[in-house]
Order: sequence, then structure tokens, then C-alpha cells
Amino acid sequence: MAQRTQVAIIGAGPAGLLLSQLLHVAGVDSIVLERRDQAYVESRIRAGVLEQGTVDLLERAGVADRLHAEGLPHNGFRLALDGELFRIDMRELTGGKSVTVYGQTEVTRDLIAAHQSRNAPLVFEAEDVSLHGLDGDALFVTYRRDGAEQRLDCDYVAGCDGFHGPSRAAIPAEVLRVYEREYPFGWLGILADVPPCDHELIYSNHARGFALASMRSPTRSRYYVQVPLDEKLADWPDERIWDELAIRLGEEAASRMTRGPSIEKSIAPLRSFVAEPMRHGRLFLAGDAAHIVPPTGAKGLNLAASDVAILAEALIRRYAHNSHEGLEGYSARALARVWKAERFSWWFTGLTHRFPDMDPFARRMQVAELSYIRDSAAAQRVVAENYVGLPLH
Ligand code: RFL
Ligand code: PHB
Repeated sequence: MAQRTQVAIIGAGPAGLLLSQLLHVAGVDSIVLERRDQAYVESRIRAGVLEQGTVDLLERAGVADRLHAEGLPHNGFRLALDGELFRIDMRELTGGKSVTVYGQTEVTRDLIAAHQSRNAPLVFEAEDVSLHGLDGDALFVTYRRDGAEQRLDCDYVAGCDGFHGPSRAAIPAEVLRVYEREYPFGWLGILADVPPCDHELIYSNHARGFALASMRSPTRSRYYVQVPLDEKLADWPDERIWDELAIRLGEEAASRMTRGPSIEKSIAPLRSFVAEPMRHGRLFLAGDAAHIVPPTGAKGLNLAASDVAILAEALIRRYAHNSHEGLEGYSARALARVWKAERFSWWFTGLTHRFPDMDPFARRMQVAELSYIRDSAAAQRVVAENYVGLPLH
């Protein structure tokens, strides 16, 4: 069967769903094609911190009611050095900016609910999605649904299909430049229905490795510990994770930490990755399809949102005023922000993690830098302004 839309969107992660919703609000039509089923997409546990710019965008898309009711505004976070805590007062240091803790799972659910309440085309379980005619006049996407071949003709394709999707792979290798860093460790995450140990997040540098105390709500905690890449989940029963967190977060946090059974546990590798350009002909990459950051700065989801803000604006201008300027400038404008967030995430990872080849000098440098941040308002301002999110230019 052949269908037609203005913008074919591949991937129903936050990037694809939010793009489709923003286009809809402006009267541009799109169809989202997603490989997984709805239940799978809605239950993936990932990021938890939204920058103000991301919240504003969700508002503009008309999907922020539950976010405003249930999201937790955070005006600061704490850093720990071998168990000693100090606070970064984001709000004070940035002239009033803050972040909101609201799970990516909830953002995704709200966006899917908005699509379904207006009967918008959102195709789950689309198999073998492939792009055709990127360089020619006839642009279309093919896929299989329930065993039947489908063809979707379109003016543009938005590749929002994450790190492993087909969109980036459709750009010829001689055009694409890739920049990459793999880190020699991963994050073991645990989700549990217990109250958080603090009302704000704690990022801890400990001689045994990094730990993070986060949350999803006043009754649901999310914690992470740095582990070697070859670590097996089976070697980490819940009690071992709680014991390790108690050591790495330090006495003050540990004394307020409630232990409980995990409802989710997983290990994610850490990576920095950027593919340039983010546009090839009428294909536009957004979110993890074009770039990955290590989660230390909480930037992954927020970068997906800022890409989509730029892309939606460009597509809307194209249809409203037949102006191609925004589309032509998309890659450069998006990448300018991406690289700054890449830098912050890379720097924050280096400051807080234990590297296998770290000698005593390297460790002293971390300790000195963290002490400097603790004692200098200027250094704290640099951290805070990056954490709340840099402006879009
Ligand atoms: P997503 O969320 O990966 O969505 C891409 C969507 O595309 C679909 N897809 C396909 N659809 C059709 N055909 C194909 N062939 C397809 N191949 C893939 C996928 O099923 C999926 O639905 O990318 P998007 O929208 O760009 O959003 C980006 C964010 O999800 C991502 O940056 C963050 O979640 C990164 N991230 C984290 N960020 C944080 O800030 N804090 C975290 O704690 C955090 N944890 C994580 C993470 C990413 C992870 N990944 C990607 C493995 C934990 C994990 C495990
Ligand atoms: C999370 O709550 O999952 C989370 C919070 C902050 C980060 C990364 C992950 O930097």
C-alpha cells in the first residue's frame, strides 16, 4: 500500500514523537514509523532530568500538563568528593534557571497519548524500514507491517531512530565524518520504589568509582554505580549495589538511603559520539541518531529536544513561507549546541569517574579540581550554566 505525508519520521523515541507533535501543532503532517511495539517503547527506563528549554518545548507541543503536575523542580544538585558533599546552587548561579526531574518514560507516554488522542498515524512494529531516493526527486520510505510491504512517499525524512537505526547508515560513508570516544566503564542502574536519600541529585567521585543518587518521584529512586565494562548483572544482587552506593555516596547520604527491591536493573556503556553533517539532501538526523553523550551531564534527552526544536522551526518555515534557509542551516545550528554539550558531558565524566589507567597524579588532579569548584563561585557558575542547558543560537 502506498501512503503520502510531508515528513516521514523514523523512530518513536522522544525526538521523533516530539517532532511530530510540534509539526502537528503548526499544521505540518507527518507519520512516525517505529520498529518496536508500544509497550516496549513506553517502558524503556532512561533519562530523568529535563532542562528548562526542554520543558518549554513540551509546553509548546501541548504535552506538559502531567509534567507540571508531577515533575520535580530542582534548583541545585550536590557533588561529593570521597563522601564529603557540597552544593551547586543552579538557580542562584544562573540568574534563576533550574531543571525538572521527570522520567523519559513519562515524556514518551505523554507524547504517545497526545498522538493517539488525535488519531495521528503512529506505526508501531514497522519492520525493515529503509530510505530511498535521498539524492533524487522521489523520496520514499519502505517498511513491512503485519507481513505486508508498505511505501510512504514524503518531502523529507527525519531520522530519529537512535544510535543503531538505519537513517545515519543511509548517508554515504564518504560524506559522513564520525568523532568518537569510548569509555572503559559503564553505569549499573537500579530503580526502586523507595524514597530518595536527598531531595536533590548527588554526583559522587569516590576512589572506588563514580556513583549517582537520582530519583523519579518522592517515592521512587534511581541510583547508578560505575562498573567495569565486562561486569555481569548476575554478580550484582541488590544488596551489593546498596552496599556499594553507601560507600561511594558517603556517610551523610548513606544514613538517609532507604534500601528496597529493584524494579529495574541494567548496565549501559558510556560513549561520546558525533556524526557530521546532520543533514544529507532531504534527510535530517536528530537526537541519538546523530550523537551520543555519556549520561553524566544528563544531556542526551535534552540534546534530542534541542535538535527537534531547530528542525521543527526549519520545516515549519519551509511549509509556511517556502523558505529553505532553516533547513539549509539545520546541521550547523544543531551541531554548534551539540558540541558544547559533548564537551560538558565528557568533562564531567572525566572529573567524576575512576579510569583504569589513573595514576596518583591524575587522581590528585580530580581532587584538586573538585576542591576548586567547591571553593570558587566562578567555577561553580561554569558547572551550573552548562548543567541547566546552554541557549540555542
Ligand atoms: P531513542 O530514544 O533511542 O529513540 C529512537 C527510536 O527509534 C527506534 N528505532 C527504529 N524505528 C524504526 N526502524 C528502525 N530500524 C529503528 N531502529 C530504532 C527505536 O526503537 C527508538 O524507539 O532516541 P532519541 O529519540 O534521539 O532520544 C534520545 C534519548 O533517548 C537518549 O539521548 C537518552 O535516553 C540517553 N540516555 C540517557 N540520557 C540521560 O540524559 N540520562 C540517562 O540516564 C540515560 N540513560 C540513555 C540511558 C540511553 C540508553 N541507550 C540509548 C541504550 C540509558 C540507555 C540504555
Ligand atoms: C537519571 O535519573 O536517570 C539520571 C539523572 C542524571 C544524570 C543521568 C541520569 O546525569
